[in-house]
Amino acid sequence: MPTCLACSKPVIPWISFGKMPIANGFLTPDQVADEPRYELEVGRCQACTLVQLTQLVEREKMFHAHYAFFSSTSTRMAAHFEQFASGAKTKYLADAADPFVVELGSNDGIMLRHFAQAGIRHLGIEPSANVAQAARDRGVRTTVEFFETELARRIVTSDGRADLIYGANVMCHLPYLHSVADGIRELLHPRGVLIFEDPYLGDIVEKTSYDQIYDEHASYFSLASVSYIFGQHGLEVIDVEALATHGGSMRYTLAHRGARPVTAAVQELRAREEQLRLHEHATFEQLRERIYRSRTELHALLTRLRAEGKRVVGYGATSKSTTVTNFCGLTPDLVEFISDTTPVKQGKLSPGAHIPVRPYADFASRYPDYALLFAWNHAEEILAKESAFIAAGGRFIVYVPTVRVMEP
Ligand code: DWN
Repeated sequence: MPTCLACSKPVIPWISFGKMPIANGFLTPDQVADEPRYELEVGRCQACTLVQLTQLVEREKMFHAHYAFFSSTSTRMAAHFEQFASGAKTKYLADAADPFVVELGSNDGIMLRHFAQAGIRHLGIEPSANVAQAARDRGVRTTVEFFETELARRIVTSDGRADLIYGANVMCHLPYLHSVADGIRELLHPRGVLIFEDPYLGDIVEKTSYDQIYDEHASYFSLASVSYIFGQHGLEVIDVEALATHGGSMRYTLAHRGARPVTAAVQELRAREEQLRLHEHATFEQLRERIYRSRTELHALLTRLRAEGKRVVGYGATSKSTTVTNFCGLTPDLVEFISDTTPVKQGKLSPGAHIPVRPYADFASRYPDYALLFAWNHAEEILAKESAFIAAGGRFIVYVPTVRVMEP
């Protein structure tokens, strides 16, 4: 029986996706024969409620010098981080004489550049050397490492304590939760705040967004599990904010226990989690049934369209799409190619399903009949710029919350 990342008690598995490739392991044809696969299974701790992967892929196999995801591929996300940086400066740094900001998993510097440009002391911690280099190229001070207690101590010695520690879509990637939480406790200034945002378990349940489940996402957080984990390290959740990003995220603000007042939003979310029955195993059994149904429906839709001679192209070679293509059995005869704007993904094959990934120009120069929106979390941004595709009769297919062809 696997044991919990947060409390070491037994974890009850509730869904297995079978053997999956590395979600961001885009590969060349000569690498196909040696492509590694790992069991992707999710469980729930009955003691502390943390929903988590039961088997983990070594972190160096996922985050390295050829990491495929660059945060700056979305203009809406760039605006989201600019807004965050500007708000945080006013709300949390105004009183600090010489503020210091640390970001965990700073990727290509999409957020931290705003602090760099303002001349504010900062440090990005990013284990993937290529995206870290992109951050350095835009003037963001970055160290290529994994964040753990030992690094936190080194930073305290070199730079002092942090007034703001931030992480966007990174905490759920860190299975060594206690080392991280302990490091944050040591690094955080007595009046400082830790703010992090991750895909929210409540949204995954409500929207059946099962494609958030892949090797990089070790944990699927709720307020209950976050409070439990960080509470063990003297930190408490003082505020929460639901975000639309990445298909439904939660931003948690934490401080040293007793250092700052707790907002009413925290109690409201606690009540919402009761209503959503996030603490009940039956909720996840029902989710599993919806996931199976979604798989059947998506495969059937694509098979029918193919039989009708329609062309279907994937839009966005997301990490999430690796779960969908492999779990639903989407092969290149159903999805001709996947269009993606990220240069390092182009010309490669998608992990496991081996669907070719091609530049956006291949999509725009010869529109398919249907675009399977793997980047559904960026739907607003993508739909706004694809009016010509729609006008030409093209249609988007989505599978979150349910499988459907979107009406124009
Ligand atoms: O947690 C994670 C999230 C935040 O980012 C990581 N584990 C990895 C990554 O997950 P993802 O790959 O599912 O993220 P996105 O942001 O949904 O990926 C979007 C993909 O679509 C990128 O490869 C860029 C591409 N794209 C595109 O081709 N045209 C994106 C947009 C907005 C576009 O217009």
